[in-house]
Amino acid sequence: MRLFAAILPPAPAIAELADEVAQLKELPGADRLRWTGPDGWHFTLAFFGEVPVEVLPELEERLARAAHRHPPYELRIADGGRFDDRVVWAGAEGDRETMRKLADSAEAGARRAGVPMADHRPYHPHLTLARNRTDLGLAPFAAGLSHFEGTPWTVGELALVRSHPPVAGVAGNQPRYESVATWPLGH
Ligand code: 2AM
Repeated sequence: MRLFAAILPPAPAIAELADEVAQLKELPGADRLRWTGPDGWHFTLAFFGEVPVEVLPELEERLARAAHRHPPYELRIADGGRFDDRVVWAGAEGDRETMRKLADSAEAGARRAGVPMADHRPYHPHLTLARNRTDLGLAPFAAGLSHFEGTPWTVGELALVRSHPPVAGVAGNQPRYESVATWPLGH
């Protein structure tokens, strides 16, 4: 099954961002982008890809330990940007240092559980809002997000999330995300 570790923002933070995204969707060309839905919004900590079911118990144990090693921390959804002209994303501010360490621990734990992880790359927290397969420039969307500052919350848990792929051939269909397990930070 396709799995990743993530931080799931609470409903009020999602609602604030949804208001902001509603404005972005008024910009010229917005209807050419494939927008992700608020239901699935998350900050990925570590991406595991296809994980054999027999690896799951050890992966869960390692993630529980990773969560316990780091304290709850403050985060807000803020700012945003684009990856080339392919992705529009919202950023994160607050205790990014703890978030990065938590991401590193989740990655290391998965590696020890036997999940073949890609080479370690610098962690760049982002919440994907839209994907672009057209020649539309995304600068106005990134600029539109640059003043956004959501209300902070205390991140209290790490989630293991399963991604169910979109149904082939259905235009605009998105992957569906299912939270498989969560572990409290710090306890
Ligand atoms: P994205 O939002 O930047 O696409 C579920 O697919 C989550 O895992 C998404 O947040 C996605 O990041 C991330 N993801 C998918 N494939 C990935 C990969 N190869 N490396 C890192 N993250 C990935």
